[in-house]
Amino acid sequence: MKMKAEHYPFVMRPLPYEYDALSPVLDEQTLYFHHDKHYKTYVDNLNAILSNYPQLQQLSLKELLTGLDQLPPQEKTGIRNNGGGVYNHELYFDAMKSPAGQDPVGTLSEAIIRDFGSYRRWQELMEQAAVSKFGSGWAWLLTDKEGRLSIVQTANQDVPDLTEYVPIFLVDVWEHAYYLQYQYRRADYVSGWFSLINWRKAQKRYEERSGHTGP
Ligand code: MN3
Repeated sequence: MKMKAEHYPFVMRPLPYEYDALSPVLDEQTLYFHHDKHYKTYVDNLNAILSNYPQLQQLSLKELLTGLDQLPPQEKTGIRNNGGGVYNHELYFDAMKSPAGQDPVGTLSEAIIRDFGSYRRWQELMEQAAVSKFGSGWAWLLTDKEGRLSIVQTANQDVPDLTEYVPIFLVDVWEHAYYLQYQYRRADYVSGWFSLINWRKAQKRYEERSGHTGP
């Protein structure tokens, strides 16, 4: 059953695990600042903008982000950055779990092999996309409505085209995601992130791609 899509005022979602659950890949302090400070700021900023626009307050995050051209021009950048910040972080946190060796499952696992040749090759490409992203941004695994997979990068807090693609998961390569713990070693953070992927939830997103409304 689908819940009604959330709209203004957006509420910071709690982490679906403890702050130390992703250790040692992500330590408690890194996760705490990332979730309770960085992500929360995007939620607060988005709500502050929308508080002035009653006509936008019934729109879901996805509707806001896929309709940027219809927004008041002076708010477009703010909603793109902060709405994207909310969308991206909610999926990022939700798509992880404690690093307890889990493999891709089900039809998603089959699609990875079909579309990338092997799991190992997929991992290399995903890692490249994350490590090579210049500046701040994200690397994503997406599916189209037919279930074909692709890896893309986005800059800043931009989202991919959510009318065409459904995000399966993504990795945050802003420095705030890893710098406290890894400093300049982005590649080490990314390589650890693979062990945090919640493949059961990823498979669920993959199965639900055609009726998807948000992260
Ligand atoms: Mn972040």
